[in-house]
Amino acid sequence: MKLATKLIHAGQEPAPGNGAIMTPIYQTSTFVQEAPATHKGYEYARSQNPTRTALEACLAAIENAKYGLSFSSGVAATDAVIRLLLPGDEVIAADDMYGGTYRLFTKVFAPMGIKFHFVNMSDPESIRAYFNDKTKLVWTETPTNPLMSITDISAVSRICKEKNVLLTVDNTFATPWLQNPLDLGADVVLHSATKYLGGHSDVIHGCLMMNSAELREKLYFIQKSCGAVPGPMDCFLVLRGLKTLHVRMKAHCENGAIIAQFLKNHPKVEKVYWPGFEEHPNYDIAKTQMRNFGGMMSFVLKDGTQAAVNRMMTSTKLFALAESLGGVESLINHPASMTHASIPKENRDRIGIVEGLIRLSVGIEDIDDLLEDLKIALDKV
Ligand code: P1T
Repeated sequence: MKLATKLIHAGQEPAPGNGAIMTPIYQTSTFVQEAPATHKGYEYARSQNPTRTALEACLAAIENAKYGLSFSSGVAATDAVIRLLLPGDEVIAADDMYGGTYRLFTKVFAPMGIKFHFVNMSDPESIRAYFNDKTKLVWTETPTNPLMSITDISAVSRICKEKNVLLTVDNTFATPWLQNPLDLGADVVLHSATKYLGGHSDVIHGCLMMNSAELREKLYFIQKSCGAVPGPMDCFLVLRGLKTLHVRMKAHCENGAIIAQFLKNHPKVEKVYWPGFEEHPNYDIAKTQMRNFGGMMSFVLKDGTQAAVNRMMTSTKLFALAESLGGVESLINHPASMTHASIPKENRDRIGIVEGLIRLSVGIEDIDDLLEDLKIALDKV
């Protein structure tokens, strides 16, 4: 089955009894048992819920995975992976990543004794220096949030296999429409389904997909023991959003390419971060690893002062000033003060998350309207 078909059908049968084509929202906390510990697969809704089962099967299918696990947020899914580790273990993580992931690593898990090395993942060989006998996990996003760096998943996964270390890839920006990290050797794929998978900015949700039964058992144990599970309504919303992922992503990519080019040619713009440009340092990898380049991009204004940034960001009418991304509507975000504020300023400046950096999540509105909106706002800078 191809992706478009899986998105619409995987894990979803007409409801037993009445044939409802949409998976019902099983709004129940518990399930009646025939005798103590004798049940039909469902006992208590923190452990399993049929709406979640359908979603987890669909999520697994779209990443070509054997198993999917669904969480109450992307951060909850991240938290579950790190809970596989013990004090003293070490993680090699991308130095450019969602600020909330960085905060979880440095403010919650580092004080518990897990050590994180933040490194530039653009050059796989350069990460070798950080491995030692305590290294248990490599963590990357590709493309990264917000600087759109590309990790060569196959190359990093070869190093991880050689060292017997797990590789997790946060595939939120790319989605399974653009790349499938498990097929390239990753052990676990993570999504903040709040973004493109849900696609309509109406739900917070996260998920993990994997092929190893042993890993699935460990992560399922963490999921039910720690309890960061989504409610059935949230699962329904993600299931519904998934049905149009392929159609939406095509439109995001088309609009994204036009806007990236527009920004690149604009006299008030210093630099545009987007993996579809030939001059992107890892363009060759992006071109082979991804099927297209997506609708996320960041750019730096020539006038990088706070005043100029504020003028630009408060002048757009269609690009709504908000955190998050991947919905049908276009969003504009200031990483340094919003999504990445929890990364220390010196680290932000070192990697390029400067004051003048602005991130766009290009939606699927009419491209002429989006271009006009940005033109007017850039004129105000
Ligand atoms: O927000 P939540 O569903 O918990 O997902 C966290 C997360 C994980 N990974 C990536 C790559 C992300 O971008 C996010 C959330 N990001 C934003 C809210 C944002 O505006 O960047």
